[in-house]
Amino acid sequence: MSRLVLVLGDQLSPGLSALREADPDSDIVVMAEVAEETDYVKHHPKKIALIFAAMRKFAARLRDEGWDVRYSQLDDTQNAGSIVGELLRRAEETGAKEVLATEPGEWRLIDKLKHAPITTHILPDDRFIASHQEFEDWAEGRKALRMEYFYREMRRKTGLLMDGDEPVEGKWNFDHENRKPAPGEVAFNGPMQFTPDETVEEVLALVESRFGDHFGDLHPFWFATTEGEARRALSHFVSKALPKFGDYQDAMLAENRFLYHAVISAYINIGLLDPLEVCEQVAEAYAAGDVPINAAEGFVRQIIGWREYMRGIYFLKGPDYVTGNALGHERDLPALFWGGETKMRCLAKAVEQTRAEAYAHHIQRLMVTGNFALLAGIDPHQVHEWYLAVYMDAFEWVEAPNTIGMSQFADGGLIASKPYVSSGAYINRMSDYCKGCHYSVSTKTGEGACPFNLLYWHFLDRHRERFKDNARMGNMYRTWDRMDAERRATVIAEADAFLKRLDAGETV
Ligand code: FAD
Ligand code: DLZ
Ligand code: SF4
Repeated sequence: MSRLVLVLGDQLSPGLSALREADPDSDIVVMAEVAEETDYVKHHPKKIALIFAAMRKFAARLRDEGWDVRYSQLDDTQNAGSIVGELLRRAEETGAKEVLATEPGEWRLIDKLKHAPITTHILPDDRFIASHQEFEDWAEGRKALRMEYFYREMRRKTGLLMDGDEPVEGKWNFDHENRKPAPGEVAFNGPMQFTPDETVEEVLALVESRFGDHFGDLHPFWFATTEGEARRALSHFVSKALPKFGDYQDAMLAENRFLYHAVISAYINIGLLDPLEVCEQVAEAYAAGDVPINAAEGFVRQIIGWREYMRGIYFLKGPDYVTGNALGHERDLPALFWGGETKMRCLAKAVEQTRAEAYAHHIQRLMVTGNFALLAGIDPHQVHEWYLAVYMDAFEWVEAPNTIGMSQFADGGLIASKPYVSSGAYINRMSDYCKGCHYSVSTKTGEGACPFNLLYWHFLDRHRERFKDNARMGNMYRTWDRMDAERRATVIAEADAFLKRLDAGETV
């Protein structure tokens, strides 16, 4: 009796557990473009196009390898509109009575599969370095779940950048070398780009007609849509940009959207690249003397450290994690996040490139859009849904801990030991945004004062009870308390006035 083998849009890996478990001679692969997945948030058109194009090409590859693949395109008249609906339709069509699935990366879909009216075997998604059990064991009994200690476990487990039991060059973490401000010139022309072929063009036409009203530019579309292309994009990054990745990891430039970043997160997340293989390639470049340790270690840490850790938290904490709102923030997400006019150049530029590329790098997400949302007290669930919609690499298992936890402190400090907030000074140090901004970053109050300068103190002041005893925030409160009372009152009044204008929909 044949079984159905479900392959989701972010499970495009030849070694997927469900495919390994199945028999190509008798089992049937089901892949489906469905409205339920395109509509749970209004995904950026480039994200939908990437997923559909990569799905169609992966289906063709599986067919070439001898699999019977039942693939539903979004506009097929028979399309049931949901993953479970499609499984049931294919079960009826083929007589299959069971489904093999690899665990989805979102509680919503796990729940749907668990309750599907057909026997469904959910296998672990082992395209990660740590299993759920390993993460639970690591977390068990710890007061604080700090990424750094988990990361060291992962270094030991993989042997990446290790010299026996010790880290190469004697240190686990070279982050203090990785905070250089924006360079005058960037000697990297950005990620490798690919010309759309016939399959991609067909998908682009479909996405244009169905999702043209979603936030984001569909064209130009240049992303890799196969494993082979994604590998070429990775090699291009490793040889051309990785040596400087560490140095400028936190820098931001208004007219350079990628600096020395890899722009491979979407490829890894949908299964075109294997995270361990990516790190091995980086470690080899280091061993060959082509890449300094601060770059190699910084990069490997993002993947076997942060990426794995985020997944661990998402599955450890369960479905309610995304509803966290520890700071009680209730403000609606302002229109400027959807491209509404703003005089704040840093935000305008970050949103503009998000619209154009479905991409912004980590510091733009954390210290520009995320920082602003946190300082302004925006409802973290709306912030979460925004990040889930607008970025190419956004899948809940990785997006939610980054947004709810790291960026918005909405989990009460499980991930971040202190909130990632800053005044305009940090943005000015790390970027060229402030030059040419309507506001003046050096002005603290009054005409033209940078809103980050006002909101920063407003945030600290309104959350004093929660943060006053946080050892890492003592300096901030001491600085605030040293200001005379009149000045403090002015800052708070001007921040309140700013927030009022924001709420009224005025251009800020
Ligand atoms: P690089 O800067 O070149 O880093 C290399 C790789 O490391 C990335 O490709 C990615 O796989 C991994 N990585 C780096 N930082 C993280 C991190 N914090 N968590 C997980 N992996 C990381 N990343 C996603 O993959 N999906 C998301 O939905 C997502 N949402 C985010 C939301 C917020 C609010 C923040 C602050 C960060 C988010 N990140 C997310 C993490 C990070 O911003 C992206 O992984 C990174 O910008 C991707 O670009 P890159 O490939 O050029 O990465
Ligand atoms: C994100 C996405 C989109 C837009 N569309 C599809 C789709 O049509 N079919 C599919 O199988 N998967 C899609 N995905 C990815 C899923 O939403 C993803 O598998 C879950 O969110 C779990 O990570
Ligand atoms: Fe952003 Fe303030 Fe700098 Fe303007 S002055 S770019 S608002 S940090």
